[in-house]
Amino acid sequence: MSDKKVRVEIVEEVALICIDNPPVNASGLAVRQGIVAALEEISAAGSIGAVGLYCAGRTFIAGADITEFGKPLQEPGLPGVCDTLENFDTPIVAVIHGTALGGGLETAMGCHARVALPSAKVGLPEVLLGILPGAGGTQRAPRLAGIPNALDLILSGRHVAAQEALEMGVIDRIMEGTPRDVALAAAREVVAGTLATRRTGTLQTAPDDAAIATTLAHVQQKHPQLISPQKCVECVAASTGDLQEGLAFERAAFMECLASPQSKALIYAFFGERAVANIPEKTAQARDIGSLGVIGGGTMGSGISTAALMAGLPVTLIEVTQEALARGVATITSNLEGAVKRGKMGAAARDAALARLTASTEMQSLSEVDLVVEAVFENMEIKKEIFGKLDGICKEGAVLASNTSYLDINEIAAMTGRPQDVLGLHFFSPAHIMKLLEVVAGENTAPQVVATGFALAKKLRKVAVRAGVCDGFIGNRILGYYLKAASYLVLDGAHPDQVDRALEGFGFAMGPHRVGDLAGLDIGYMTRKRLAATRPPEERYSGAIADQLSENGWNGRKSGKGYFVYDGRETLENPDLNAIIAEARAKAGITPRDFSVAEIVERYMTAMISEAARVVEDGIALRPVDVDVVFLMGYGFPRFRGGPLHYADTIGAAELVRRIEAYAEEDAHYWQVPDLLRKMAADGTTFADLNKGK
Ligand code: TC6
Repeated sequence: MSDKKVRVEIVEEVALICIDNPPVNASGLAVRQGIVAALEEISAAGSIGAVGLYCAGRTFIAGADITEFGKPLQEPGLPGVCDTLENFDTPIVAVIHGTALGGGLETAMGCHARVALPSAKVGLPEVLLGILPGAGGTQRAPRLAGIPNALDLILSGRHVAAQEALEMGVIDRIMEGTPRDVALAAAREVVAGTLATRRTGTLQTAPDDAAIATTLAHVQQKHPQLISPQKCVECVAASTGDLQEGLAFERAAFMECLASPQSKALIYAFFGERAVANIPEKTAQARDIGSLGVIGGGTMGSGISTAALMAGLPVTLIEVTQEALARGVATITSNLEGAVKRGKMGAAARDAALARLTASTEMQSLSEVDLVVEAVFENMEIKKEIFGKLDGICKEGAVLASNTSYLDINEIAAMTGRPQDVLGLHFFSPAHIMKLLEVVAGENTAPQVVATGFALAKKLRKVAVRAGVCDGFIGNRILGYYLKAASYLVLDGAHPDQVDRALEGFGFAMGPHRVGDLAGLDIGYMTRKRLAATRPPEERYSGAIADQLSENGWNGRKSGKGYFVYDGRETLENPDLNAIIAEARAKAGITPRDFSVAEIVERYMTAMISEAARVVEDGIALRPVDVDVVFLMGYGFPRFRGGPLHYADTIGAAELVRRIEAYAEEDAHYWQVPDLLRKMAADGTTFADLNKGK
């Protein structure tokens, strides 16, 4: 077999172009050059009636080669290749299998007809990378599918199944067979005149000013900070006129998006989610996980069970009483019902998932499971007792995991005679929806067991990030630190609502006080009590206001009142909050002062970055990107800012050191410059450099 990335095969009166660029046939330079060369070869061959263009491997072209973004463009560019395909004299039919995404679908739309295998999907996900379909996609999609469908495709970035794509007009036919066989058959149909072809660019987009205006208003309201969604709408609006003018407009908008920090952050996030799989244990053989045991039927245990059942695993759920067990089963049933409602599974799949669930009050029922996740109350003594019991019950080689969010895995593992089989699997709530899993490796955890944690995450369609042992691992350790910064801001004069709005303006979906109310203020209260004995005397206490709220029974949303008051869907001011704040300030002898929005964001982000730097420095996170992925996927960090340490690089280590030193004049215990940051400021290293192992 030739090692060319694009091959031509002539079969009687038709030519086949095969693109073969593993793993996902991204249209990098060699593919683009190959397509142009293939067309020249076909022209030179003469007497070809039609061309079938298809891909080898698991998918049609999954997009432009994202690794080329940011480097100087090497001709031919993808827009030019799409134009060349469209202007080619002989009709070309694209045959889609797997996923035709971004530049892949744009290439197909540059062809004269599109056929898809029944399982194929198409999409224009560029907006998720902060860019737009810049190879004619914003001009050709509306010509084929109309403005409303094009806006849907381009702004959602969703993967659309073949049948829906056919109904939209994006593809022309669904055919069964291998990509090559379908390409041959489709090209022969083109020659026979039974499959119609046309140049997409010659079609006219029907104007739809109402759809454009509504969508523009919607994106401006929903994503006020994002550049690319608005540009996408403007480009689609420009598709009603001359093709060349529309393409030029699209090009300029694409270049503007590509140059923005937002697209750099979003592309970094895309690769980051994959880079975190690169762990020291990646060559270790993961153990086979064919069944799961879950101890605890509360919110976490039920969520974890739901995730495993949805992934096809049998689950044995353990609770202490029949009542608690029944509550757990009811939560799982309702979670699955929700998944059906959200279109994640059908009714038959739901029934099959429930049939895989065994509920028991006997720990002994876990004797044959491959992996146990303990998800009981966050109490070290209870956890230790459970692991002691598991050691006596579970079969040899079973993986024993704790879903603790803070506690010491080594101490838990020491309760067993098999610490090599013990690890932390920190799920995020709701565990059947949140895609993040912190895999916590203890000092004795075997490499195969860490690898098994990663393999389980993959099975559950989650992104695993490796973390070391410390209080709170990566995410909650950093969270615990910067929430203090938010509390200090309020003690010193800011209002919780002002802090939240400032951070929501930065891009967080919710500010820390609204999140606290949602999660339940009792969680933080209990953590503060747990850590009270270890708090250094020189630490300024940050919990006075939150403590008072909890002590009044105001634990947030679930009690109808916390930092805010909750009335149905409405969030209102808590009329008692100002008095509680005033009392806490008076007790601490604080004269409140004003904070600007910029200062709130600066202090909060500097706190987050400094603890994140320490987490990297301590080896709790393998690299800065691991911290970033945890925050993007588990803590609502605005994706268009790439994560705390990607964002930190936009500020620079020297400026961060300067800020921390200035704040330290007020509170030298809380604000300390991490050694890593000081070193980076001195030698000019960035977190991006550390990600590259520099
Ligand atoms: C665009 O097209 C713009 C056009 C306008 C131009 C003017 N480039 O995700 P996986 C790598 S923008 C380079 O694990 P899956 C990926 O990093 C693009 N590399 O596989 C990974 O590498 P690793 C629009 C890419 O089966 C490997 O391939 N398109 C690209 O779970 C396997 O990937 C998109 O946004 C790429 N485009 O999912 C689609 N894509 O093994 C992005 C993947 O070294 N891609 N890689 O870690 C996807 O959504 C998924 O990869 C998938 C396959 C659904 C295609």
